[in-house]
Amino acid sequence: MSHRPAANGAGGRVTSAKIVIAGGFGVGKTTLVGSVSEITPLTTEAIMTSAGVGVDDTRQIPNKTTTTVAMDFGRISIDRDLILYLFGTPGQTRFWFMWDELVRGAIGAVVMVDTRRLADCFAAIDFFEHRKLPYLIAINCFDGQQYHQAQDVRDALAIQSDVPVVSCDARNRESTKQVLISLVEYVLSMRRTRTGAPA
Ligand SMILES: Nc1nc2c(ncn2[C@@H]2O[C@H](COP(=O)(O)OP(=O)(O)OP(=O)(O)O)[C@@H](O)[C@H]2O)c(=O)[nH]1
Ligand SMILES: [Mg+2]
Repeated sequence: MSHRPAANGAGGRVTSAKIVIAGGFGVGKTTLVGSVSEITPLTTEAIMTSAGVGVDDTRQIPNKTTTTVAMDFGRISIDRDLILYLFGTPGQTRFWFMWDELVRGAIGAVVMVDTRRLADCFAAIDFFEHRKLPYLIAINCFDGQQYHQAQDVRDALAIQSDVPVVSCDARNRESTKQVLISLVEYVLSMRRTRTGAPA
């Protein structure tokens, strides 16, 4: 997190923080960054090639023709004094070497999950647990359907009981904004617990 004086001269401070949007292939990371960003998002989409055949499961997303090859970038002001910078990861495993760079300096991560392909998010969860970076699980409700309850997803992923599990529609700005707010609240609560500071 970094702080600077508010531009309105009111004496308050503007805090900015970096958040990573991660998850398996085609789970909706680029869609989320695009729907919530207040600036035109930076994307690095490339036409999918034969390199993904037999590796990436496209059965549930037959219309997907491109994939992120480096990162997505967007920005959202949560309120007057908190700005989040969003960094979306590539989903194809052959681009995962990018992840180490993308998470540097981040306060937390959103791990997006498509419950029809639950196992695709295991690697992302391992990655953040290994680096002790706070994360939450965001179930992307494709077709507007939540096929499994949050508790069932939590059990299936075998994650700690304090890790938030929320659901969203990655295409909907208000829905994805709520996911980001949940993550910030979770990160702050963890920091308070660690330092013993009052709420
Ligand atoms: N129905 C529905 N389709 C979605 C939703 N989110 C994403 N999609 C579609 O699912 C496909 C994958 O979305 P992307 O946002 O490119 O996924 P990604 O996780 O960035 O993909 P990679 O970068 O290739 O890993 C696209 O065709 C989207 O239009 C959703 O909430 N509902
Ligand atoms: Mg993408």
